[in-house]
Amino acid sequence: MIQGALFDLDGVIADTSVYHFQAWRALIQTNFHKKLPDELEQRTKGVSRADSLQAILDFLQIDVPQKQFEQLMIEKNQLYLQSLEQLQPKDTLPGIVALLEALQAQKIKIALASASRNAPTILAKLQLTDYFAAIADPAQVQAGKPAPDIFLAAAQGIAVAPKDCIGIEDSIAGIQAINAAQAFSVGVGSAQELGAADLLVDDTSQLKLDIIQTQFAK
Ligand code: B16
Ligand code: MG
Repeated sequence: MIQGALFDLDGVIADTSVYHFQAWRALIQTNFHKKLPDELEQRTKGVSRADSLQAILDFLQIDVPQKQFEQLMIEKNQLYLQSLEQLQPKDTLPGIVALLEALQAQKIKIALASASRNAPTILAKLQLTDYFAAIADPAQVQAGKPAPDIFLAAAQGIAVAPKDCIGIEDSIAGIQAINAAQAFSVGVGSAQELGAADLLVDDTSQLKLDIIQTQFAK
């Protein structure tokens, strides 16, 4: 029986992953006059701010001193925060509030396992904070996704064994992290990218608790 639900945020609860990549694109355009290809978006999904920047710079074969690296991260976050200004409860992705309600009705504990340091701000803007019994702090875990740490921390936050939890993710790194934590992975996206998920849906409107429970019990 499912006892805990561990949610990713960007790309699962809200479509903020789009804003992340827009911010990276604008940053790189301004600072290096280069256009990032679409393929880099998936590689930066679920991955920490520093790891995302490193992946982008590696792709562009650009080396920067540590001080500039930190300045670029600050600049990216400023751009990202600007795009969050307009975020409202109606921007919660389809089916998410219904799923949170269904989980709560069945007394399944809910935790957040996002790599984003902006996650508490986003949950507050969407007026969803009260559903979450725990929010794992990405600054406190040793390794980011695809390591299991943030999902283990989220499960610990609600005092449920990871094997009794589902984890919901839209990124390759995130599905790998859930699987490594030995929780049941639910992917939102394409089989091409998230084929390693225990259960896959096309979009968040298909995240139905009864279907997830049936698959979890198998
Ligand atoms: P921040 P998630 C992740 O959130 C994003 O998918 C990823 O693109 C971003 O780099 C990371 O958070 C860090 O975000 O810069 O706001 O700390 O998908 O794990 O909810
Ligand atoms: Mg995500």
